Amino acid sequence: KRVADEILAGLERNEFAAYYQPQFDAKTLEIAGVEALARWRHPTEGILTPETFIRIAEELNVVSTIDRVILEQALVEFEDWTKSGLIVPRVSVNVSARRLQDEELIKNLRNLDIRPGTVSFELVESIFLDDDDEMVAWNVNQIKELGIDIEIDDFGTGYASIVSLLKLQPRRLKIDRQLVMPIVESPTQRSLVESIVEIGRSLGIEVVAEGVETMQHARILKELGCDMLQGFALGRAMSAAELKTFIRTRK
Ligand code: G
Ligand code: G
Ligand code: MN
Ligand code: NA
Repeated sequence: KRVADEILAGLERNEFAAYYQPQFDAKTLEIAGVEALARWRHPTEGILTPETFIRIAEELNVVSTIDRVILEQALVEFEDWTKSGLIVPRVSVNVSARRLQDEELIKNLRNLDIRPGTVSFELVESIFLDDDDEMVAWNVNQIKELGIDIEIDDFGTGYASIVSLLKLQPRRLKIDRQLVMPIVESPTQRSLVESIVEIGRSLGIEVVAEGVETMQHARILKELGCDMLQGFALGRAMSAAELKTFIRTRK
């Protein structure tokens, strides 16, 4: 298939780049971290988002390669932010199921210079469907040993049960934007988000809300006790250069 060949060629030509969407402390609105999001700088189509390539990349078995490229770029940028005196407490990257099952993952990570407490891995709930996967369990433990946070992405839409939260003990969970977006109109949805925040609080897990599209969302989420906010109202995904300007001009 054409797209498949193009993805492989794009990887060869280093056309995949990390963009960064900021996350904010719900109370102070200070930057609490950034999420690295893959973009394809396509030679003729412009900047492409993951919906155009992630599924095909999975079929081609190269999604782990994209994950690794994005992590390595994020580490380089993180160094640069630190040296430039910009405060970015942490960078989160998305980790596919394939990569989490990879027996080489930990060896790869040991070769990178990751400062403990600065990197977080976002895992989707469906990774934990098969909770007998020993490779995944071992990798998750080793990831934590390396000082990398584990974070549950898209919480509330998949299969993650309270039991899997207890087992996995992630540092953070991200409430899926499908659950966050309706809170302005719907008191029921508001209580649902409040309940998730309460679960997080009882288990010592930080709670991030995605899909914060308006300042009204931001205000409600703060009142509901959410720890961190991510969404278009506060900042979109941007290039590393744009992020630097964004941080410098925010004060
Ligand atoms: O960037 P955008 O918000 O459009 O991302 C869409 C989806 O693609 C998100 O669910 C995100 O988790 C996923 N995604 C973005 N970057 C990466 C990546 O580097 N690796 C993997 N596996 N998924 C990614
Ligand atoms: O969970 P995931 O990794 O898919 O989250 C990142 C995705 O969410 C990216 O596709 C990003 O562009 C998208 N996103 C970020 N903020 C918002 C928002 O406020 N509203 C909507 N609809 N999408 C958002
Ligand atoms: Mn994510
Ligand atoms: Na998400």
